[in-house]
Amino acid sequence: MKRQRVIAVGSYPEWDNEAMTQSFSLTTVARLADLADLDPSLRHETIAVAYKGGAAFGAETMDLLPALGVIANFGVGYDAIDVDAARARGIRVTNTPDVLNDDVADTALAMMLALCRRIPDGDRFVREGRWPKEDFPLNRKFSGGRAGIMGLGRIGRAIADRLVGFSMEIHYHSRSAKEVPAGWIFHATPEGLAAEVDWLVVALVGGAATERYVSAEVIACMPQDAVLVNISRGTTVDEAALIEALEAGRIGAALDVFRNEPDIDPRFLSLPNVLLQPHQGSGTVETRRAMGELQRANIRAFLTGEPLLTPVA
Ligand code: 8YV
Repeated sequence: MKRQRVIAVGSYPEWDNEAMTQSFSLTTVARLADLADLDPSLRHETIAVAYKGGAAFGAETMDLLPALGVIANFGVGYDAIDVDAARARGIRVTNTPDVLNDDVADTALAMMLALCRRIPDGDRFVREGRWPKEDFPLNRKFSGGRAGIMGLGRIGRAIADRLVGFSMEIHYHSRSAKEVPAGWIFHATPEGLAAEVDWLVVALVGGAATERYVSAEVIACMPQDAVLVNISRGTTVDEAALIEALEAGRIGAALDVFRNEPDIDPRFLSLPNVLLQPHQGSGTVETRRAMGELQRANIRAFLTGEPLLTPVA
């Protein structure tokens, strides 16, 4: 059988490139914008795109690929893809849910503990030879605090389950109350959640519906010294209001995601009350392998007329 044309957009590790080359007639481009420069005959025979990246994949780009049948996103969040435009063109969209829940939840916990117990500061303190001369400042207790999960989807739930192990009081906000263990507290509004917790952990999906969902008003409701943790999308938070609250020393933050990442607002860099991470939530070898496998399995299913494994549209 003739192998079908697939374009891989983005930077993939060797194992994904090899696997895709074996399965498909593969063209690779670094960025979506590079599609326009491809030979038109190649664009016209492209059935599937393996997409990895945050740039907006909209109608104009889809129209460069008239035979396109499926966009297989590398990642659970597919907010970069205009799903309505895809649907209007009969293009299916898939993502990679579930396989990354553990890693993203682990990253949230790691950031919370690192900020609370000042692990990066402690490491620097020892390396700089200050330990024999000075006392390392005391920090704050982590176990037993009040955690608020903004968006109790699969990842939010995995975070909450871990926090139970730290004897945390679990609060959450989502569109409606969910079936949760006894004692977990539902808040009907984001402001109501923010006001009651020491840790506000944002685990919302990205996209227009959650744009600045963690608004200036929500941030203003956070108690003094509470910490905002974001492992979802930078777009879910009013970043200007967040920076203002951080500069005032009112709250802290642990952030894996930002607006305009990787070119983040430089004001973050000089704030002592923030822990910064390079959007590495799902970044383990095991999980990235699993994400790549799921992405390819979706493409193969599409090409062979089987049901898609994890369709979003
Ligand atoms: C990225 C993510 O996919 O799954 C998501 O939505 O944000 C990440 O896992 C990853 O950074 C690769 O682009």
